[in-house]
This record gives sequence, structure tokens and C-alpha cells, in this order.
Amino acid sequence: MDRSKIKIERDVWENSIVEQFYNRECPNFTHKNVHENMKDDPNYDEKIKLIEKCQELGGDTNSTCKKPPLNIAIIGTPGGGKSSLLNTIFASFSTDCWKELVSFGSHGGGGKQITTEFTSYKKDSYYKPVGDHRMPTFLDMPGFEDDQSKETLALLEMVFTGRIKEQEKMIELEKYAIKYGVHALLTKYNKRVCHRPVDRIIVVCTSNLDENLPTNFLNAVWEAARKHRGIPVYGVLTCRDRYPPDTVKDKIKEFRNLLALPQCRFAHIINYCDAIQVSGGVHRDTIIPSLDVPVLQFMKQVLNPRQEDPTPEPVSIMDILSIFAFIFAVVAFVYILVISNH
Ligand SMILES: Nc1nc2c(ncn2[C@@H]2O[C@H](COP(=O)(O)OP(=O)(O)OP(=O)(O)O)[C@@H](O)[C@H]2O)c(=O)[nH]1
Ligand SMILES: [Mg+2]
Repeated sequence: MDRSKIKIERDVWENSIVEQFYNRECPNFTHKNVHENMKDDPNYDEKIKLIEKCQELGGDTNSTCKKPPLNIAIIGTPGGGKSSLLNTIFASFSTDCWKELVSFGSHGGGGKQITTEFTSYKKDSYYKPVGDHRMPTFLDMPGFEDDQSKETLALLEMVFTGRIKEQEKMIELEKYAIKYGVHALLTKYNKRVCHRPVDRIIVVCTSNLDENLPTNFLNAVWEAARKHRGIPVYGVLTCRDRYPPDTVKDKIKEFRNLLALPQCRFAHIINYCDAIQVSGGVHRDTIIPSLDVPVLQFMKQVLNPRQEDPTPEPVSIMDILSIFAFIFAVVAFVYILVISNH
């Protein structure tokens, strides 16, 4: 698909579901939006409905259809708010309180990475079981360089095809590619077992006006995603509390154009972070449904089933044998019961 052919119409942008919510309910986030008891938040009911919708979209793990959970990769350049977004998504799925499940922090523009390893967050790590729902696995990783080099493209390919191991330092792969070449990297790592092939990509950038959009990196993502099964790409701009949409219109437009994002695959959101602090830190005792609802509306789009999604695993021969063994045991038991009664 040629990106230049995708025009983002103004009315489409303004009708984005996430936009509608913010314009209606939360034009400027203030501490008034925070309620000690989350049920007092006017958006509490909507939050609960959206959680249920997301659970429904994931499906039931008890059903006979053994669909694997979706793997959702959170990618971006350093400091864009990737890890914060994960904590925000997890808080949105929760009715307990915000928790720092993923380490995040300010690198103060010094080029330091807070996240240095590839880490996956499976359902059990963020979701308090309230049913047997198939919730996705989220993949957090270090930020990428803003370039479209062969090395960056190869690293993205490794991520998308699921070749990165748990707690692997991605800088090691980069060093390997620089030392031995990209071909050597691909040959070595493509031999690996496919751990978590990516089903959805969420690209995260800050809407901070002092930082340019990582144009080269966004181009690299577009290219790498097209190459691999056309993995659907979604985009999130963070820091909406500091940079409301009318102040960053051009940035939003450019971001959406670079990734060819239609309204349903884009959100400009506020993460739980120090800037929205209530008594000295991100809100630790409750959650803020007014922040969660736009994030859940976005997640509802991300979780919507797509044609490219992994197909259910066929029922294995062992499963069939165990079903027969169970039926046989029940019949034998009933037979023995009948015989003993005579
Ligand atoms: N004001 C504001 N700050 C935010 C928002 N999202 C993230 N931040 C802050 O941005 C800084 C970086 O956030 P992280 O989540 O660590 O970013 P990251 O992309 O994971 O960074 P690396 O792991 O280093 O690549 C932190 O200080 C966050 O509190 C937001 O929506 N609003
Ligand atoms: Mg991080």
C-alpha cells in the first residue's frame, strides 16, 4: 500500500472514538478527574463495559478452540513512553489500583535506556483472574535508534518473527550485526525457535513538541511490518496532558501519515505518570477511569479479531485419546456399578 494514497481527512480525525471521548469528557485532565473511590468517577461504568468487551474479544480459554493469545509488541525510540503505556494498559484492565509492573522512568534526554531487555508480560503477570479470558501477551523492549539502517530493519525483523528470547539484551544483537553483518545476524537468529511471533505492533512516540518525530524509525517500521505478513500497525502518542491535540496538530498528522494510520488505529493519550500525580506520585491507591476509558477504547480496536490472526491449533491426537480414555472409564464405572447391584 502506498502511504501517499492514504489521506487523513479532518472530519475522520475529529470523529475518532478516542477523540470524541476526550472532547466530551476530558478536554483537559485535572486533578478533579481523580476520585478517591473509583466508582465515583462518571466513567467507571463505561470502563467496566469496555473491560468486558475486551475480554469478549479475547475469547474464552475453556472453549474447544485452542487459539493462542495475541502477541502485541510495544515499540518506539527511547523515552517515548512505551513502558508507561504498558502500566497504563494494565491499570485499565484492572479494578484494583495502578501498579508499576513495568519499570519506567525519565532518562532526562541523556540517551540512557530505562528498558534494556526484551520482556514479555503474559496474562498472569497483569491480569487478576476474573474468568477464563484469553488476554494478550505484551512485549516490552528497549527503544530503537531513529534510523532506517539495515541493522534496525534486521532487529525489527527479529522482533516481528519472534526470535528474541526472554530477558535478552537487544544491544547484543545490534553489536553482532555491526561486527559480522546483517546477513550473519539473520542467518544465526533465524535458526532459533520462534518464541513469540508478533500479531500486532503498537508504535509509541511522545507528543512532546521539543522532540522531533523519529521519521526514519517510523519508515523502518512501515517497511519491516509490510515484509512480515503485513502485521497490523497501531500508533500511540503520549503526553496529551502536556500537549493537547490543538497544539500538536501537525505532529499528529505527520505521525499518522508516516504509519498510514486510520482513525481506529491511532490514539493520543495520557499515561499514568508523575505529571498527573496525586500526593507525591502516580496514583497508587486507586485507578482513574477517566484515563482508562480512552486507552480501553483503543485496546478494543487492537484486540478486534483480524483475518491475519493465528489460526486455532488443531486438536492433538493426545487430546482425542484422552477423551476416549475418559469415556471408556465412565462406561466401565457404570458397568461395574450395574453388575455389583445385580
Ligand atoms: N507527562 C507525561 N509524561 C509521560 C507520559 N508517558 C510517559 N511519560 C514519562 O516519560 C518518561 C519515559 O517513559 P517510559 O515509559 O520509561 O519510556 P520508554 O519508552 O519505556 O523508555 P525506554 O525504556 O528508556 O526506551 C517517564 O518519565 C514517564 O513518566 C504521559 O502521557 N504524560
Ligand atoms: Mg521502557
